Amino acid sequence: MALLINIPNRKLGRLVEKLKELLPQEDIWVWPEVPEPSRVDFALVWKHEHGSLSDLPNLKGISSFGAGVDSILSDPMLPNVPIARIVDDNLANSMSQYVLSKILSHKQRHTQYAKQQQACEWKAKSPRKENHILILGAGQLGLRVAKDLTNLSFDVSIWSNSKKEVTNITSLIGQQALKDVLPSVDYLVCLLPLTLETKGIMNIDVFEALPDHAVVINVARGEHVVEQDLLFALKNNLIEHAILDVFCQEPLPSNHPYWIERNITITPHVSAVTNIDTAVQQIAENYKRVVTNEDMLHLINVKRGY
Ligand code: NDP
Ligand code: OXD
Repeated sequence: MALLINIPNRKLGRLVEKLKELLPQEDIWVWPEVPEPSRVDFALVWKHEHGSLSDLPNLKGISSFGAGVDSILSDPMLPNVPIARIVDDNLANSMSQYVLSKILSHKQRHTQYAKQQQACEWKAKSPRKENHILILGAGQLGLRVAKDLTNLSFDVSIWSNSKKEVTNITSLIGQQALKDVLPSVDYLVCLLPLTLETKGIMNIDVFEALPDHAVVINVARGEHVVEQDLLFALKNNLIEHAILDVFCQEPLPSNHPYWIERNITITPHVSAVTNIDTAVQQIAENYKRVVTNEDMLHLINVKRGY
């Protein structure tokens, strides 16, 4: 029995240390050092090299080291075993604080006042009146962000596959409902998983339907946005601003046109970083479950893609 951590290009010392504290009897190996592949029954992965899970003949479960599983599912040589992901209040808190901070600072004109301060300019304006937020995705993260925004008196709509019953939040499903709501949306937030259905969902049709003062916030995956369409929409004032935390290529290449578009705000995939201290509890629990042939916590549906 062994647990394999397959997370390339990251310092893993603290993660290994914390897992060893919780699983003191177990062998914990860090890819690419896999002394006995046949002893690995559980793999913890993040952006693994495709094919690097395929030669573990006794693998019984995979856990993502994050909330998303798109990089796991895109591996054409993925073994046919159950897949779990991280579901953690810390992640939801962090995502909510990120989205709220961006929306509030736009609404309260913080960037504008920072520029005014540089010019010693005293010019008071009331906060922007725009108040309607649409969140694409109403899962662990989307729903949490929606509830926190509602508590701050925003009008919040959520869009998901299945209808939700949540006090003071409008739940929408289907393409037509999405099309109908866009003209009234001031802030569009993407918190969808990346699947075949959601790839490229934020495209020119959406940008054209939004009001020209709309702000688009993508905190899900870069591939949700059609990059050329976003750049076109900003250059042609179809929307006002985009706040992007995720990108098709990460790190964002230094020659990418996003860097020099003045109406784009960039953060380096930091809106909700997995908290090692809390995530390890779930990972250790799932390892034990795999070893005892129990279902893991927070399983995803491979067919659905999330
Ligand atoms: P969940 O799986 O809990 O929720 C996904 C939501 O999306 C559900 O409400 C689901 O609907 C909805 N959905 C899925 N497909 C469609 C579709 N085709 N049409 C309409 N709605 C759809 O995911 P989380 O909330 O935990 O996370 C969302 C994503 O956020 C992750 O997949 C990841 O990519 C991203 N993320 C980004 C982070 C960052 O740091 N930037 C950190 C963590 C996550 P239903 O409820 O009906 O099933
Ligand atoms: C995640 C992420 O999916 O960090 O957890 O993007």
